[in-house]
Amino acid sequence: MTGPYNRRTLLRTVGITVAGTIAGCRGDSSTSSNTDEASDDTASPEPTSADTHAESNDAPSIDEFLSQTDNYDGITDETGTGSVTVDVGVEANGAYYGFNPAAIRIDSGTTVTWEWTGQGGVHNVEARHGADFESEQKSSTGETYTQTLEEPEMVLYVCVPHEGVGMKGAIVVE
Ligand SMILES: [Cu+2]
Repeated sequence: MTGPYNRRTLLRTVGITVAGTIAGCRGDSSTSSNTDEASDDTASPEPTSADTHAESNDAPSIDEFLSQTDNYDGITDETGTGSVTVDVGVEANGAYYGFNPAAIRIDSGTTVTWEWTGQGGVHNVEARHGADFESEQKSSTGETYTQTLEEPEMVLYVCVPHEGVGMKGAIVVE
């Protein structure tokens, strides 16, 4: 809880838009807004990463969504960069079943390029919450998939073949 200023800013940014854009992607209306407090990651290098919970009634928080993603270690701040590369198929989750960074924060309008490492077999990138995109399944080194995220929102995504072992990622679009 080192970033009360940023937390407030983020929740205002994310909470509102998540409620608007994610309604309906999970039919569970029983989610408590406080269930995300148990897994704060105080080891994160980013001052606000432990506090980035989308307190929506419909979507899980990032900490919840990535609770079984063993290479998730807080949210990497990539704001101000304009473009970001996320590696697909880094060593994690028992094999090469990770995105790196697993979670990023970006400005709206940022282009995110997922780049396949060639490790771990076939992977893809498919949004589960907050956006609607789906890459083809790819396996070769250097293949890419690109999305430009224009709307402030929280995007939660998975690799479909390895979702069950925790190959998941998150993007906070500010
Ligand atoms: Cu995968």
